Amino acid sequence: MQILNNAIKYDAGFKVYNYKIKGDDRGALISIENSIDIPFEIKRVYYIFGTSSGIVRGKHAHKELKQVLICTNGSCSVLVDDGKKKHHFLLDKPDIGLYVNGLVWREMYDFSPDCVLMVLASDIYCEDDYIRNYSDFFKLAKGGVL
Ligand code: T46
Repeated sequence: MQILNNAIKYDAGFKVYNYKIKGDDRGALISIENSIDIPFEIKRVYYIFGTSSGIVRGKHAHKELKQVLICTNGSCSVLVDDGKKKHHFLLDKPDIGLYVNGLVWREMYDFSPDCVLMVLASDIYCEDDYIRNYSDFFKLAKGGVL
């Protein structure tokens, strides 16, 4: 498992952001500004919570959608697979953002009971953008067509 630290790691379909924690003796604050702290314009925000341990979510790729995943509370792990290599990330701090570009297979697992996974997305919800079959994803990731 690749545990995130302060280093930014890059790969074809994903990137890790380490957001600056601002704050003072009253507590902490993180601000994420469109096109500055995130490489797209945010059109949708959703958050995932109350996921039981043992559940695996995601299990799909996207055709176009870009997203940044931030665990604002608790922790979960994320598998990202660009068709060449699989990487596992632990999201356990609210200052870590995992950018996932469209054509990357993703699975979220090992949710802590208090996990709140916030997702900032480049577009509104569209079922047609989902690739839910792994062999379809693999074919596209290798440059093929469906
Ligand atoms: C992704 C990972 C990280 C909506 O109505 N609107 C929405 O914006 C979303 C994201 C979902 N839904 C509905 C569709 C399903 O009936 O909420 C239900 C659960 O969605 P889904 O099974 O797609 O959730 P996850 O956790 O498997 O995947 C989600 C995102 O769908 C996906 O884009 O990359 O989180």
